[in-house]
Amino acid sequence: MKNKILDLRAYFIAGPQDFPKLSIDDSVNKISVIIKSGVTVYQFRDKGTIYKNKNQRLEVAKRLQEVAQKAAVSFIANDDVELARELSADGIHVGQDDDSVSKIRELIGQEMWVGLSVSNDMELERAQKSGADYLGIGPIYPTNSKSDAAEPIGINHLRKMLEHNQLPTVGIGGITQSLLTELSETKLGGVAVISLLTEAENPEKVVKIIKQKIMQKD
Ligand code: TZP
Ligand code: MG
Repeated sequence: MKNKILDLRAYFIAGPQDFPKLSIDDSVNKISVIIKSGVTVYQFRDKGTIYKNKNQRLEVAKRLQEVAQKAAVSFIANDDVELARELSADGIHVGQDDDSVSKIRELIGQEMWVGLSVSNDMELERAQKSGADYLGIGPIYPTNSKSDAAEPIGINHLRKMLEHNQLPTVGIGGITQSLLTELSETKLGGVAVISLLTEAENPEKVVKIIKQKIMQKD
């Protein structure tokens, strides 16, 4: 919620579809462990296909929100206004193909954060006045976690984009531990990751490293 500080440093994104070998229950347990490992934001990502029905999806989202609340981790719903409202999520994250931020804002009011994905200069420019509370810029590097990801931006172009940006921003896409140093030298306020944490043997250790490298901005 907006009366809390939005700490973007270690922004974890996942849903059961990001653990294709596990049952839904086992993946919820895995995600819960990662939520409790020190991340600052958790985004419930849902690519739609794995739930028996809407109710099961809502139940999974609720369980994960509870874990996030207990761990004082902000809970963001991806794309789905109805779900965000039903859960009174801390925020909602949308892409360029979803409703505009102003339309989303009409539906959810002023209390929830709205995050917006941008992947090029024009989207970044438009985003400045969109009413979004924070941005996700990416993919910065090639990623296997999103099948329809745009062309990677690369670190040099990211630096240029950040010169024209006034909003709190996370970088996303293909972020590995060894890339954290170059990312920490940019104006990013945090990194948003799927596989760096879903595939980590020791997520707590990885989150510690992220937080050591990425200082909170603004
Ligand atoms: N949006 C842009 S890239 C991406 C999303 C959701 C996937 C990020 O996953 P990973 O595993 O951190 O590259
Ligand atoms: Mg979307």
